[in-house]
Amino acid sequence: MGLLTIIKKQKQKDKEIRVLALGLDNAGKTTIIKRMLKLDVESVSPTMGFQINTVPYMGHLLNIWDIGGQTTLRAFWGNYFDKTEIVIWVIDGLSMERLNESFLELKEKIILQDRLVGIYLLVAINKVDLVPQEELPLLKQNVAKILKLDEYLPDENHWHIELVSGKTGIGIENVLNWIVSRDY
Ligand SMILES: Nc1nc2c(ncn2[C@@H]2O[C@H](COP(=O)(O)OP(=O)(O)O)[C@@H](O)[C@H]2O)c(=O)[nH]1
Ligand SMILES: [Mg+2]
Repeated sequence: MGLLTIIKKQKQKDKEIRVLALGLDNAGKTTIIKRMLKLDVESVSPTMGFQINTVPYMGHLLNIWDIGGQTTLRAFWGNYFDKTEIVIWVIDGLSMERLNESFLELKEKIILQDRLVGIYLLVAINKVDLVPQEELPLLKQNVAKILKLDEYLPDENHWHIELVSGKTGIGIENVLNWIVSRDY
């Protein structure tokens, strides 16, 4: 193989971004990924184990690992962090009674285990298609307050919160843009 080919191959490889989609069961991880893949979002079933999806975006290839969020599967989340560059933490924006459970899982299984060292975190508040427009700013503020990200992750460049809908596609482009515009 010539040097140029090697350099080219390396460059292509560099454009691959490994993403982990995590969060509680039913938050909408699989729906969001299907939306990114421009697939039918009406036919999702609960994710057993995990599934890997490749999403091409702006010259990058996002290898997105869709990991089941059921209680029994959460103990295995730690196995997937190797080489991960982005974690998308999906929250069900309609299910505020589970927000504390989501915070505890994020804190105990991920932040306090130092899993996020060197990894960017994108929090996606999903299902905003069913949240009245005027409640959206408050929803975002509440999530930010409960997750305490500014306390746990002082480097503001390393995390971001986005309001999204896997169902309708709201905010999905913003998520993808944020991911591909990080420094790797
Ligand atoms: N209204 C609405 N429902 C959604 C949205 N995203 C997912 N859902 C629904 O929420 C349920 C769980 O979605 P799923 O993608 O399987 O969640 P997962 O367990 O996190 O992978 C399904 O019934 C979806 O149709 C959304 O943006 N808006
Ligand atoms: Mg799923």
